[in-house]
Amino acid sequence: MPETVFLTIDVVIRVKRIEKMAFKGMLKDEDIAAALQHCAAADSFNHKEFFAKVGLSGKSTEDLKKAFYFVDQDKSGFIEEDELKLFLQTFSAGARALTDKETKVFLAAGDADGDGMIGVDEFTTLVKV
Ligand SMILES: [Ca+2]
Repeated sequence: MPETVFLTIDVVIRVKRIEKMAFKGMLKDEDIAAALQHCAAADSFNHKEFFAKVGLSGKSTEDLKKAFYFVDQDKSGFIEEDELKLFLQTFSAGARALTDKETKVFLAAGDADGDGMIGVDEFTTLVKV
């Protein structure tokens, strides 16, 4: 099969996963909309403000672990840089990708052990602190 076919299949699978609207039931639609609106402009994303506005900051560790696995789209157990870049799209499929600068700042804030990825404990700590 030509490589383009595999690429197309990969994109379709990714879009379907995102379309599940993972956070429905955990977060309020209006909070998600307000949090996304707040960082709609490129380079305006601030993870602390976002977690607070979207309503994740006050969630239990159990809920935050669920949230982690929504963002960890390939279920590798880590949020890698490419998944972090698409972080906002796990809240709403139409949201923008983070800029490279935002992604790097976000990763640096969460990556306590410096392995270049965010693990589940690093994620829950990042949201709560
Ligand atoms: Ca991953």
